[in-house]
Amino acid sequence: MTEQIRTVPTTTHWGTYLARTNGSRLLALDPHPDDPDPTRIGESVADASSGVGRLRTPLVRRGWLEDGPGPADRPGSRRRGDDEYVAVDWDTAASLVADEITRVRAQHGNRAIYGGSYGWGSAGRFHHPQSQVHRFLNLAGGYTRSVDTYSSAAITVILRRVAGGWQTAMDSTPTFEEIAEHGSLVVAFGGLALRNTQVNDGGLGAHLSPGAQRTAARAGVDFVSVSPLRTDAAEFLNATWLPARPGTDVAIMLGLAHEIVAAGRHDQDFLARCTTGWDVFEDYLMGRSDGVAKTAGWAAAISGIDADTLRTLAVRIATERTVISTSYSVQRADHGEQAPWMALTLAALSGSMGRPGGGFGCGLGALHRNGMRLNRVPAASFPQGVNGVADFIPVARISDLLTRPGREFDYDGGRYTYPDIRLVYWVGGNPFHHHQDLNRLAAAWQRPDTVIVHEHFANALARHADIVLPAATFAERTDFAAGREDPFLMAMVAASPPPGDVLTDYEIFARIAEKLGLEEKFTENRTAAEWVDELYERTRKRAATLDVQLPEWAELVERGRVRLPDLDRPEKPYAALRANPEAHPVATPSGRLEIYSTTIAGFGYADCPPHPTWLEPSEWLGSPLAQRFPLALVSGQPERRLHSQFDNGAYSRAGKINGREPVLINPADAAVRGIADGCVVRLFNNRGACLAGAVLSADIRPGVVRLSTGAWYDPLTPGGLDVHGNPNVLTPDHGTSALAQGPSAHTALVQVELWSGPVPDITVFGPMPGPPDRSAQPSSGGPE
Ligand SMILES: Nc1nc2c(c(=O)[nH]1)N[C@H]1C(S)=C(S)[C@@H](COP(=O)(O)OP(=O)(O)OC[C@H]3O[C@@H](n4cnc5c(=O)[nH]c(N)nc54)[C@H](O)[C@@H]3O)O[C@H]1N2
Ligand SMILES: Nc1nc2c(c(=O)[nH]1)N[C@H]1C(S)=C(S)[C@@H](COP(=O)(O)OP(=O)(O)OC[C@H]3O[C@@H](n4cnc5c(=O)[nH]c(N)nc54)[C@H](O)[C@@H]3O)O[C@H]1N2
Ligand SMILES: [Mo]
Repeated sequence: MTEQIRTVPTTTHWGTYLARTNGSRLLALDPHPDDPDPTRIGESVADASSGVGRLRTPLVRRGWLEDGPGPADRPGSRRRGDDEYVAVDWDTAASLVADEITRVRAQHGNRAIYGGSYGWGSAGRFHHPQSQVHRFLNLAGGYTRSVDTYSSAAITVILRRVAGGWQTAMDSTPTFEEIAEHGSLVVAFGGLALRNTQVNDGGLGAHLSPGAQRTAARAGVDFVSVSPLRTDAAEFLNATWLPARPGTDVAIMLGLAHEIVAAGRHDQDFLARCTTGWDVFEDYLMGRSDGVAKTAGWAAAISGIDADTLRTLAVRIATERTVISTSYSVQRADHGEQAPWMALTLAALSGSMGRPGGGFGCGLGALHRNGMRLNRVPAASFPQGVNGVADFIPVARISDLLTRPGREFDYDGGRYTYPDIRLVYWVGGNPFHHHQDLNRLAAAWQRPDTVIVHEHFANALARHADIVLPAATFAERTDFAAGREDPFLMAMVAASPPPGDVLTDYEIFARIAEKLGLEEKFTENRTAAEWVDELYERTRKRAATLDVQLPEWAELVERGRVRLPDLDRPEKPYAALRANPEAHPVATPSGRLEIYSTTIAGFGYADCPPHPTWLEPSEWLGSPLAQRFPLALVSGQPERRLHSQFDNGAYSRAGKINGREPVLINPADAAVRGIADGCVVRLFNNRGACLAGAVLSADIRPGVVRLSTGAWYDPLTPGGLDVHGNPNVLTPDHGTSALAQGPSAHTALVQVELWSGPVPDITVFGPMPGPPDRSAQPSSGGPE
């Protein structure tokens, strides 16, 4: 019998594909033939989806079944992360979830349910997991939510206060094509790593960003990458590499600004007309207010970049059409608000702000869309309804939330209280990937009464849950997708049915809603297919109002994706501001870019002063702690996957060293530790330890190691050595400041040593821990 192989279109956050299928199983994802720079990330999907780690049936944690809901750190309880799972049927699982929601609502109110459920999930307008879970929980009376993102919390909140908002800054950021045409110099703090442009939230139709970067390079634009890692700028950019100490970007920018101002080269006209508070900042910059002039020499001592290099660069910034860009990494750090604010200030004084091909680069190159023409595909989404609970947390304060009920916290000028969380519901994100200080999270995670998770795989999140509901992947459902600010609309056609008893998130919620008497409200009597039709028709109607004709569904499926015409865009907000600040103010109290913010001054936060300020990070290469932990850890985005997704697949696993996540280490740092290329090493500090596979490379600055995020957390014992290489066992869990309370992942010191013990197996790619399989046990041989 010959297998009938066919292809159907689908899309992911890392590109658009033709899915090859035999009807019962996904065989491969082939990049869409029109993608000029496809990524290989999709090569992990097919084998992982049908592998041993795939969840195929609902599971309940034995301790939770036996003891009932309650904290897992009660005396005598089995802890979450250290227990077995029992298979149940869907009816039982749905009843357990519905009964528990009912109990928690009745006893503690809806604010005791944490449903923030942060994470990227997978593409699709209808099946988008967060839309599903939020609609469901809203119908059930609401939930404590989260605000902002792990990606860009600090930059979002600071720009909202001082620069008219993140979107305004994004809209003002020059594209690579504009830079090619008008620009001369790009100074990128944290670089603009090509590997990060593989990805766009919601999907992307074609990888056009590498080509756009090449255009800028060919046009003769010079790139300067300030970063501990050479490969944070594509080779073809021929970038000048300034291998700065991590966490010192604000000092470098201040040094550059000082040189420009001392030479009288700053754009006094723009500063006077279009900004406020320059005088206060200038007193700080020149040392008049604190006695410390922020000279190039001062910056050199902090950053390790020599003063003459900074002086030469300062002249270029002041005299050429320049973009000052910060990646998101520099704000995912202690005092992360300061670097983007200072970059905005440096751009404001440079002479290039609001001019074509110059100014502030808001995360240029951090994702596919950054530096591309921003489009707004008017795609409809699955309506989420209204949340009946007002409580929220800044997204990265999850461990604080679980351990500090009733305690107050600061956020962006307000004071709020952490609710007492009894139920955690997570769908489409993985806190055991994304959160800092995983050992602290694992302890905090014992506190709630119940944790419910929908997952594809037996990953660390599933292994720390009480009720685990197996969910279909993007390739097992039909939908359509549009990437954020991406010009394409994509069809997603199920390549195969899901395996085993697996259901889509929608079907799971519909079953639970039925038990709660909410089914009709949740489904509105539509099947998933009918919802997709409905949302696609809404999208077509919206597009028609913009004079864009979208094809019928069948034609979209036939073509796989369509490119929408570029919509007319208003003038860039900062260009309009420069032209006429009275007519085109930005959304700040003054209508200007605020280099000094009276609002922030009013908050009185010691860790977020009212103008850009160099504040020593809580740990960095210049701090006393570096005596014990002499290496700075940077944990950027992985080349071979999206975050932790499909780390169990072929392409991601092919990148491992001895089964461990690779850690980049400078040959000089390796030599003094007796570490050779390919060795297994142990990274450790006061928060935790993990194994990793050493890759010796001169591309990393001495004194810095890089371990990508996303290796599935695999502790040998609860809270013990992570044998796989997840950097978040090492990173600190505190807010960037009281202002944004963003994650501080890039602020970490570690030590590294050769691992000479036996190298433990990776278990997290295997099945969930179950009760001992008696059929597989040899008989005891005793009397029957
Ligand atoms: N140390 C350190 N930590 C970091 C960062 C860093 O730079 N350093 N970066 C941070 C950043 S920027 C981000 S955005 C976060 C990312 O953090 P996350 O977005 O939480 O990471 P993902 O691995 O994408 O998690 C998605 C999870 O959802 C599951 N999933 C996917 N699709 C579906 C679906 O349709 N239904 C269901 N039920 N589940 C689904 C996947 O299996 C996976 O477990 O990490 C942050 N963490
Ligand atoms: N392949 C792939 N691409 C992705 C993602 C993915 O998971 N995989 N995730 C996407 C997401 S969700 C996001 S938010 C973006 C994130 O985009 P970013 O946050 O910009 O990306 P990172 O990789 O965390 O960091 C970029 C580089 O910053 C450097 N760096 C770290 N600390 C410092 C510092 O203190 N100073 C300076 N100057 N440099 C520093 C590191 O060398 C690192 O390689 O990436 C997106 N792109
Ligand atoms: Mo992100």
